[in-house]
Amino acid sequence: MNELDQLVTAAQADFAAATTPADLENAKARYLGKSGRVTDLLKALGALPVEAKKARGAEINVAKVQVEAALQARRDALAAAELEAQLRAEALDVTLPGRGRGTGGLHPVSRTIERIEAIFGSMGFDVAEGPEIETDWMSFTALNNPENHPARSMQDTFYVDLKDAQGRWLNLRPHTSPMQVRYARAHAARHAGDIEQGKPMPEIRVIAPGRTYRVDSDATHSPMFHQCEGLWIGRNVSFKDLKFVFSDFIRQFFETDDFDVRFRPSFFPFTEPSAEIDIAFRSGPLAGRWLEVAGSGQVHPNVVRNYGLDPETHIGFAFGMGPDRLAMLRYGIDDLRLMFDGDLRFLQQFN
Ligand code: 2NL
Repeated sequence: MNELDQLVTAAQADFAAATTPADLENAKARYLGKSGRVTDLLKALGALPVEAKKARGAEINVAKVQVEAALQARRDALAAAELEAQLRAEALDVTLPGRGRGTGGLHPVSRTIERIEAIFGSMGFDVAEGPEIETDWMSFTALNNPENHPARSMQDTFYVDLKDAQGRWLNLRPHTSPMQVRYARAHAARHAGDIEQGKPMPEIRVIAPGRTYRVDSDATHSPMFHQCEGLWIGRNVSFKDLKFVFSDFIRQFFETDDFDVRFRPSFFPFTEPSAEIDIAFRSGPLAGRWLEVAGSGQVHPNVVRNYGLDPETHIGFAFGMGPDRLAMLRYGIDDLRLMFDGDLRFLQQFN
């Protein structure tokens, strides 16, 4: 093998040994670089006579073309290997089954509130939702709560470190009644023209579900709980209407006719007279026990006045119940705290 063939063979071996593009460029420099072996041979041509220079130059050129071809072939091979590795690393198995989407679900209390809204909605009740941070007037004064009523104490109500326009601390609403007051006042204002002309105002029929707050925490009380109040104000809405509406609600909510309802005299500042509503199922797991499910009463004249209406002509009832408790009765849950712990093992049972 002559010297040029050896050079080409050596270059081919060097290029083959290069496993990265950087190695390959170093190997290239040893042959084709400024002081590479091929370049040195070409430089040496200058010392030869013209005829010899031609012949030797042609030979060297053949070798140079072979070295360049080997270099290009190795470059292509390395690029192909790199692409191959990348494709392998990024391979997708399109035949794998999908991971699916984690679908969320409704909390049992949300389900219960939706159920309450649907039932009262079918009886013509609107749904009112609004602020959880309230003024003192909305939470207490409008509802006929005296200045020294215990509900206004720091031990009973959460206050916010901000004052309203009257200079009183804002509170986290202890009931959803403020929303009914807001709704009734807006309704009265919208129909003030009718009322002035002695025309009857369309009835107020609304429920107000939502979060409410009390300073209270044990197995049966949570500092945040839910309430759903109802309000029906018309010309002549009476306790018998309340008894019918509420009984029909219970019938639809628990999907049974097999229960008794009783009204027990009670007291609330915002209603007079007032009553607790108890129910007792005649069959099923809760049969025979009186269960207190709501407070109620005829709306106090002072409260009707605070709606902006005349209590002589605008009469009706209100009631308040706890969706948390209703959800527990409906689903057979025995500890209120489960409802607000956020444990998925508990929550997933309802979806
Ligand atoms: C209870 C008691 C009750 C009301 C809530 C009410 C609202 C307005 C006017 C008059 Cl705007 N009353 N709400 C009335 C009676 C009872 O709730 O023990 N709830 C769980």
